[in-house]
Amino acid sequence: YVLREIADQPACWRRALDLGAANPAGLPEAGERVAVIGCGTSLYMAQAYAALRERSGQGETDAFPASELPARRYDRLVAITRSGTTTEVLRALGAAGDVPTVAITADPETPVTGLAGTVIALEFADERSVVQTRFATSGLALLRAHLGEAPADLAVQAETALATPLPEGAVSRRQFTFLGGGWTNGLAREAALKLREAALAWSEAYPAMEYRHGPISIADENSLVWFFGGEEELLDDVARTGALITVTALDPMADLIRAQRLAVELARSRGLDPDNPRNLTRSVIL
Ligand code: F1P
Repeated sequence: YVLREIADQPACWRRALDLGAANPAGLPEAGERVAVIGCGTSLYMAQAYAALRERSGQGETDAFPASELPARRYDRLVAITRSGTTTEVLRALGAAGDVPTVAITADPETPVTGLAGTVIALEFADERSVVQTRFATSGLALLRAHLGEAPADLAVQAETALATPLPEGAVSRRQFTFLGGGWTNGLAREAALKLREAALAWSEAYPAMEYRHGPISIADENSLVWFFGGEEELLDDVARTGALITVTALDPMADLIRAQRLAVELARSRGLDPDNPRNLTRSVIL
């Protein structure tokens, strides 16, 4: 399933972008202090959104794992959950009191609907797969459009990302590092998670400038270092390690599609079924 869901992203993004631009009820208004929560992939999308919203000047925005939401007060709580059933997300919404809450989900027929003040349903982006791809990116596309931070040709760039070959020699690497800066840190973390989930790969993610402060010591000619951003001051250092380097010319979210494709390719090359990842379930319920 996962390959089909990856390939569906241009169509899903078009719908999500339209929805976001139409200013659906429940999303943050400019000036509000906002907390955004999720788990796993949904957390990484929350982190990307939070950094983008702050950068766009629309208000202080903090992202947290749903299990780590602090007691401090926010003007609004945004929850991202594909399944609508993840325990930590439901607990946080249940504890929100009089704070307005909104959930972005693929399945509104789930407990999240009873707990969130407003639900934005992206049923068209729901997935059969355990490993999330199109729901996550569609949710972020919606939020980017709502912020006015989505390039007009984003869906076309997704098509380009599907058609662009993967970096030559990538699949034969032993270690994979994804680097970002600002909002692309969330994308780097998500790319690293895709490789772990689908291909049981040794993958890591860092803010690009942090990579120099220790983690670069593991890089060698068996490594792939993939930049979602932050490469300007780092390329020479990374080149000296002998690692294979990938720098995107695409929108970073479109480039995430290439990392999703790499995860599937890598799983196949290792004899793994990306539709049946080890130790994972489609949603985590305690
Ligand atoms: C998120 C999650 C992911 C995990 C896997 C299954 O759940 O648990 O963290 O990577 O893809 O889903 P959800 O709250 O978005 O449904």
